[in-house]
Amino acid sequence: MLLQPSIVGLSKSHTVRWQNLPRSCIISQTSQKEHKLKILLVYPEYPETFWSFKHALKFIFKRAAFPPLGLLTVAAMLPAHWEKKLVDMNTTPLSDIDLQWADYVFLSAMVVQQNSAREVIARCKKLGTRIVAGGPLFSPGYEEFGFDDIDHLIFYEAENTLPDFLRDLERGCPKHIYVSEQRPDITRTPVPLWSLIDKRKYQLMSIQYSRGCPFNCEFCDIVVMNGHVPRTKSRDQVVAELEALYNFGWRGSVFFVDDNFIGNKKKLKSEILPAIIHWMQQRKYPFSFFTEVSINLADDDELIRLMVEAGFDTVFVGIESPHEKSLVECNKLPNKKRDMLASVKKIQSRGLQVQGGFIVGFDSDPVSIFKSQIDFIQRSGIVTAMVGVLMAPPGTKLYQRLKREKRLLPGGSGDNTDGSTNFIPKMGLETLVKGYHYIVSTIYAPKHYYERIKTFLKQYKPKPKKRFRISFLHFVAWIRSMWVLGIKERGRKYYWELFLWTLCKKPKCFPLSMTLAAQGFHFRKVAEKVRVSSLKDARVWQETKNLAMKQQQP
Ligand code: B12
Ligand code: SF4
Repeated sequence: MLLQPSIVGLSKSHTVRWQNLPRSCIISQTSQKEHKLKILLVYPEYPETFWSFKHALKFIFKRAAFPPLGLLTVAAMLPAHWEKKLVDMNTTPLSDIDLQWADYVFLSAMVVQQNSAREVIARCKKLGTRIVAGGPLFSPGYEEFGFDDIDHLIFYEAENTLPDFLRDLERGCPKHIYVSEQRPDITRTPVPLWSLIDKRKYQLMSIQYSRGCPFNCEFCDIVVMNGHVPRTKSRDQVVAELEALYNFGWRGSVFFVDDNFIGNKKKLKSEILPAIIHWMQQRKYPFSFFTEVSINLADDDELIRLMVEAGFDTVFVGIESPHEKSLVECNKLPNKKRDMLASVKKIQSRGLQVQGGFIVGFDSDPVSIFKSQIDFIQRSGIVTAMVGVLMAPPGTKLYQRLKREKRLLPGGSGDNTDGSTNFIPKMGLETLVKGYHYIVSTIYAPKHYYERIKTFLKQYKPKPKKRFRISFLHFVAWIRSMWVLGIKERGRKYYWELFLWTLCKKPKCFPLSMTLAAQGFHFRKVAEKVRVSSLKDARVWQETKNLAMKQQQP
């Protein structure tokens, strides 16, 4: 049997490479505490998607919207004396020099990043750098991606499993797969290692207070990953994380990336929000916050008030569908039997902008759904309306049902807004694709989009004391967007209408109005891509469908 070198010997200069060695375990005689490993954390490139904001970021000279919080958190869990570098390929090219420098590449990815992740893996293989992978793409159910090429897989949350991997690594016997049955207590999660990124390249920063959601929607993979019982960080942790971002020099917008921020309302109201309010007052409001919530936020006046007081200005809500039967079908509990339009308007009128997620393709959707979605979106004043085609991610209840019904199709791009799906919809693929095109080409078109900004601003009542800060960046973005939206683009007439209307009727909201206008440019570009690619794909889909049908025949 070959002797495996201890992790101390895992330097690139060593002639014995780990990949030549069997995975058997020989206890290392030297402790990792005495030596350091070089770790390169890599976040692959994602394509243009709804949330990438790639086209809008150009106005403000930013490379990406958000930093990879999962990797920054994992980095903070590694031994402090190890050398660490992070390459977010959305902001910085990945060089072979970095790959050769590293003893291990720690890779994180969503399904939508799979092509870029594959390239990174191939480059590591070529250069002989070992890979440790985690995050949504590297989860049970995505085996077809080719997990065998990856040296070590850490499924789900790293808090429980990474220590096992590190312990085995120290002993010289790291396994291929690490998985834990238990969900970790996140009160032990460390503050992300912010020093690894260049904050100037990002538009926003993120922070996490809780994981999990009490609801159980049929299509949702978040509850598969993070469970139904919201797990929360402590008040001191939240304050320490805010302080860390502040000391890192960040000022501006911060996204609480929780699955459902209001999953545990009691703790939020009694401990967390009062602590954030206190901290924000002391620090003179350096941040504004946004997060994801369920629509039942509208039922709790006190909670809305505290959130606004704490500096929240935007919430993303999964509206999904204005069609009651579709909500019943997917078990969207908080939305059922509710006047959703009234709920949205109430939240807006209390000082929170509402962004919304919408889905088409439910079995219960009538053909009129496309028109009713457009009507709802326009009337609600939800400017940032993410409309997606229903998808069945592996592990979800929807996936299991469709499997039983033999309606699953191979593949799945991981982008819910590219007009594709991985199952055979009841209404037929072509009807769904055409209907989807109809929605996205309508709601992001200048006329409808700018009209929606007005509808929103009419009912939006921001916190009275709060002022929008006009930074130099805002100013530059405004000039650039004026050139593109007000001179070059075809819908410029509507842009100028909005411009003048906001100045006259809602002057305090002018920066917000112009920011939303710039984001619309990105949404139109993404929608154009959907139109072109999906129309082309419609034929391919038909062939895929025929193939799937054939495979299902006994
Ligand atoms: C914040 C967020 C975003 C942000 C920022 C993304 C970014 N740069 O990180 C934005 C808004 C940009 C975004 C965009 C998208 N997102 Co998103 N997003 C999230 C969200 C809400 C939180 C992610 C997060 O920061 N979590 C906090 C950190 C601490 O947790 P974590 O990343 O899961 O990391 C932990 C473990 O996974 C693990 N881990 C992670 N990586 C690694 C690596 C190693 C080596 C190890 C050991 C462990 C490990 O350890 C960590 C600590 O426990 C998740 C939902 C969720 N609950 O995860 C969706 C989610 C990741 N997004 C999703 C999707 C689909 C998208 C979009 C495609 C949507 C769209 N159509 O535009 C785009 C694609 C990306 C893009 N930019 O274009 C899906 C991914 C599904 C999948 N299976 O791939 C998720 C799961 C939501 C969902 N179910 O729909 N997203
Ligand atoms: S409310 Fe949102 S996060 Fe919660 S289960 Fe439903 S889709 Fe998932």
